[in-house]
Amino acid sequence: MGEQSRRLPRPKGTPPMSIRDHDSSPLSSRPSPPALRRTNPQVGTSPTTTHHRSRAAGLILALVLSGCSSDRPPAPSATSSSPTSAAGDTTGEERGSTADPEEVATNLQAPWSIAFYKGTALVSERDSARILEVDDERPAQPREVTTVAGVSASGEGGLLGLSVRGDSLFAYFTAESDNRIQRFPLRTGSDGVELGSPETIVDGIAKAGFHNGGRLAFGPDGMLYATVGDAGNQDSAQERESLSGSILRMKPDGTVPEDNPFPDSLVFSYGHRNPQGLAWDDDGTMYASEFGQDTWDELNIIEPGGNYGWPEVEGISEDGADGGDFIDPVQQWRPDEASPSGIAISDDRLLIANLRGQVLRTVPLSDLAEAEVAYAGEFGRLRDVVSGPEGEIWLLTNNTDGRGDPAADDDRILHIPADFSTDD
Ligand SMILES: [Ca+2]
Repeated sequence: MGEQSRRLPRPKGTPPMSIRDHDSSPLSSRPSPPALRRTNPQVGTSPTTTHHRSRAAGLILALVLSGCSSDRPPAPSATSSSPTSAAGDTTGEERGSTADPEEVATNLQAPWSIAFYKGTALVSERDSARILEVDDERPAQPREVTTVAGVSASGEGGLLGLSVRGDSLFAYFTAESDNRIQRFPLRTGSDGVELGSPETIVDGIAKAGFHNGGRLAFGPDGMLYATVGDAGNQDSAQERESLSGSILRMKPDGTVPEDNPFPDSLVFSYGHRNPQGLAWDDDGTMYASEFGQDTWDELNIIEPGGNYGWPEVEGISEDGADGGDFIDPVQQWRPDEASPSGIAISDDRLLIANLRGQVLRTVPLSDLAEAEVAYAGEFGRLRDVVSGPEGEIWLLTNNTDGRGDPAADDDRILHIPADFSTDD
């Protein structure tokens, strides 16, 4: 809705301080440095080490010299591109996939998030504020469970993340004056899932046309986590007393857990620009994806109380620039190749849904420096990826959000097998 109007090229010489709606379409006219548009992921060796810039710069140079030029946007059904390598390693990305996707929902409007209640998939639509129940026997006919009252959709704001715990549904949405989190009782009625009256558990989160964050997920500790964007106020990300530019951790009733890193604060980590993906591995390590501005999108390992640098640093810190105050991403990508929203973990792989990049990216948990891609360009923009109740992977496309090029049945939910391949 009206998002294209903000997709303006930045005049030469303008410092990168403007709010940019980063997850825009690859059809965007926004210029990017041609020599750097087709780069491999950049890597940080640990979340607490900050001196990787020279290595990253060397890797970029190696790629430029090896003729790794842009070929974006990827053609539909792209089959392969030669894995590129730097310094003889295998950090190249491979394209192609062997698994046939299965459509389980079609004709969704700007869908944003998937959550499961007793095996039933619930899907949020950002602009309509509807929550839909998906019946994979009837892909064209998702059932409307409810329209969430009080949603004020505009730009990137609207009904965003959903999460289910027990018999409660949690929803993060943009209201008239703020972003807020509500809790709804859930039950299974004669026609399907039913929602009871909501209770607002957190409100007063700054809203804006962009950078609303919005992902909700329960951690292995039973706490509810929420990603919150900077809402266009960059400096707020460094203000610990502000909820903006943070990842929040709360009890299911919205109160502050006694063991949060800062007393009487929901802030679990800060210095974020617009994080939209959350996942935990079996060891309890917490991961988050984050939209950068013009330079680097990030994959971070989240530590309690951690400062992730925005707006002082975007991506991996320059040598010595931060005095070691900021936690670097473990991997970073150019925004036009990535723009990562939802993430999930399946079979020891981290899966990342990418909007502008239009790929499902995989990162092996055994080596966070690696990455491969699957389904390049095949489904368009991807907003969310979820590991379903039976281990299958659910992909949520996002071509109707005002920045995509929707196909006839878009947007869609697709099933792919957990063992989908990124190999040719
Ligand atoms: Ca960062």
